Amino acid sequence: MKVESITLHRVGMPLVRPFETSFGRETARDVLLVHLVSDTGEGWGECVAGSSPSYSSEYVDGCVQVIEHHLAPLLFRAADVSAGSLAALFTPVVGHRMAKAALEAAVLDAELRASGTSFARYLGAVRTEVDCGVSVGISTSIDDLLDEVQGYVDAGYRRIKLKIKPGWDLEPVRRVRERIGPDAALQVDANTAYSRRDIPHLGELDPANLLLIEQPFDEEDIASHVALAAAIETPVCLDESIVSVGVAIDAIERGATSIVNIKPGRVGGYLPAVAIHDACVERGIPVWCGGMLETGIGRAMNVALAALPGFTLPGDTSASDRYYAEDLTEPFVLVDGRLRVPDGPGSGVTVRTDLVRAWALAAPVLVR
Ligand code: OSB
Ligand code: MG
Repeated sequence: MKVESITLHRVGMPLVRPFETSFGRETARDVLLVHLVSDTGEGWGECVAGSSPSYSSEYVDGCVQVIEHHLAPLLFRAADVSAGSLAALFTPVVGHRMAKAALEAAVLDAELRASGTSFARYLGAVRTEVDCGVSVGISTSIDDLLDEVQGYVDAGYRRIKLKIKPGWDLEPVRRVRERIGPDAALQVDANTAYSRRDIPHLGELDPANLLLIEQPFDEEDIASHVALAAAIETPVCLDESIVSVGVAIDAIERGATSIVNIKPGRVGGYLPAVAIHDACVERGIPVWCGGMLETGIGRAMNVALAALPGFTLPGDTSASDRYYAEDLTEPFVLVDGRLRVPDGPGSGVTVRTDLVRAWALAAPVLVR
């Protein structure tokens, strides 16, 4: 396709409840959307970057800059753009995977809509619905946490993930385990809040019989994750560290991670995400689909990815109402703890452009 224009929309999405992690508390999401127009049709992509560089070095304002001044010009200069050609096309720009992923999503959406193919079929999905988990933020009290978790259990979620940090770990985990019972799927995510000297402390989570502990240490610190995995029974799962297929293979081979969280935005797009999935399947490593509080646009694509064969654990692919009272697309609704995989062309969902306009945080930026 020939890319004709790219419009960047900033949309403010209020959260149904604040979401707190070890790196901060959010009450609304500042979403960057990419609307791409080409000679063969249109596509939308969602950028997962947060408003501040606290989960990763990328953040929304930076993504706008790098798309407008560095990545979009590469697309306009190319005679023929396809999703498969983007990795090569984007090589002049180092890093900035979340920005690249947002453009890749828009290119893919346009390409697949034009050919009448769904994301699910194109990526290699083998399921028509996916098992869903939910990520539960750090709460104001253990009683509030137990109420929130109970609500998700009642809604049918098939796995609970608790955010933890030093001072909010052993006791909340113990109490939630006691509440949901010994067989319920439970895991924790530290978002890099611990350091190597906390290994004995993290070992005290073993009696909770968790599915996994996600990313306790720094993104660059593979070695401490290797040491942790050797010291405790709970499986270690990397999120922030896994930025490419090469890092994924290295971390697996070193014994740092026995389960991998795949987030397309973090790794530069859906095609790199599939490459990581394939590398994990080859090595017998289970994967699951992470989330970044996506609106229906990113959620639709994630649900399609989560339908690939290696995604054997429930993902953070929650229903739309986990975060948003009203979504930017038709809502994703939990049925028996699962979401249906969209099967229409492209992402399979329709963007509510009236809401994109109504909830705009800034004037759209047209790049051409
Ligand atoms: O570490 O998985 C994470 C949200 C923002 C940044 C990082 C993470 C998360 C989540 C929420 O855990 C996942 C979701 O429900 O979208
Ligand atoms: Mg995580």
